[in-house]
Amino acid sequence: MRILILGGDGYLGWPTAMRFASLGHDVMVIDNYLRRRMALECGAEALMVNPNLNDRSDIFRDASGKNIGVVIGDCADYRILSEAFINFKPDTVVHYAEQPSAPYSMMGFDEASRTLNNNLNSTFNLIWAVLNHAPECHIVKLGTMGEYGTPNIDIEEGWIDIEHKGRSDKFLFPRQAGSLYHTTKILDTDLLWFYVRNHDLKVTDLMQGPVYGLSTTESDLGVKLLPNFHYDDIFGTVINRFLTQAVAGIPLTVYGEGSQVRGYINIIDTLKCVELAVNNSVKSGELRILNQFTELFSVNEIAAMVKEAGDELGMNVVVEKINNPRKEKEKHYYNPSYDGLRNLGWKPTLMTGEVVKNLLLKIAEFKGNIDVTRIQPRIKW
Ligand code: USQ
Repeated sequence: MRILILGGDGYLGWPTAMRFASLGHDVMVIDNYLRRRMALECGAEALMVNPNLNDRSDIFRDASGKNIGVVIGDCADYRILSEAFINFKPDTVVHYAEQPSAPYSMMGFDEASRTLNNNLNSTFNLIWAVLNHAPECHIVKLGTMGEYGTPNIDIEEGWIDIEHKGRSDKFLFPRQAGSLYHTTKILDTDLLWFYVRNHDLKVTDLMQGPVYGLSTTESDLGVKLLPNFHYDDIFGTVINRFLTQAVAGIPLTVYGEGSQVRGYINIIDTLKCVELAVNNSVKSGELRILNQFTELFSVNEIAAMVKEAGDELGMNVVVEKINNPRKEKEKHYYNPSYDGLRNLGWKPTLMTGEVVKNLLLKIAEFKGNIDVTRIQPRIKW
């Protein structure tokens, strides 16, 4: 297959590109380094230095014999995306080209506006590039479990049947996000659903939970191929932050009571799930929504797992509850269904003590890079 990856420099985009290239697909990535620039502006750079995309592609070719085409450009610029479609003629597009941080989107007007414009325009341009240049192309879009929020009813996979005054119909499951970033993902889904209904696009929208981990089969080929791993307050997700805090000997930052529950997934499984979605396309005029996470944990449970594994490695991990910088429910019902990817054949990787210990040891190799001033939350909402 010819697979175009939007946002191919990111935490997930780059490992995805290497995976598909390893499997023998023709892969091209587009990225304008937006996340790198935002991280630099916020003083929140990744744990290890990641070479630029052209260099990463060369390093990967030397290590694996496989090629990844690179375009440095902005997916929010239609001309650039259009040209990539005309030149590359993709069968599948994997869309990661979004500002991914909830805290960043809540900083102020400029950051909110950048999040809204980047995320919506990249999705809108993708839709039009497909309509104009590759109408048979399957769009695999990364959404988020955060689109659903934490409702007091079971969360379905994307859709819900509603009976109202004796009549019934099927709708997108109600969405109510907790940050502007998560809200842009809701708007993406609405845009895609409109064009699926009206122009027969083929779309898979993957509702992913927070991802953790930094090793994949291909990134283990060399330290310069690692994903850009964030542990800071703006771009780091909670498990990666706790692992890094344990290694650095800093108390784990549990926000509020720590009883907030989310569905988490190892980066290894993100790649498996995206591969399953790509290999099992949908028909024209279909929007398939799949909930993509492995296990439900409260923040307290994650802290306890990291503490147990860290203590076994002699790290003497301390857990600390700090004021929650976010407006989110701490005690809430959470029961999302997640059968779709398992029905496609996904065998999940669980967060065992062994997995946590291996991650701690891997991060410990970069202990000298950890900047302890980037841990405490700076953004409040
Ligand atoms: N949390 C802590 N301590 C920390 C950091 C976070 O207790 O030091 C808590 C948060 O309050 C929240 C939970 O951990 O309740 C998850 O927070 P997170 O920062 O790991 O994840 P979130 O901001 O929700 O966003 C991340 C990714 C985003 C993705 C989303 C999936 O950055 O791109 O869409 O996870 S989900 O959360 O399911 O919406």
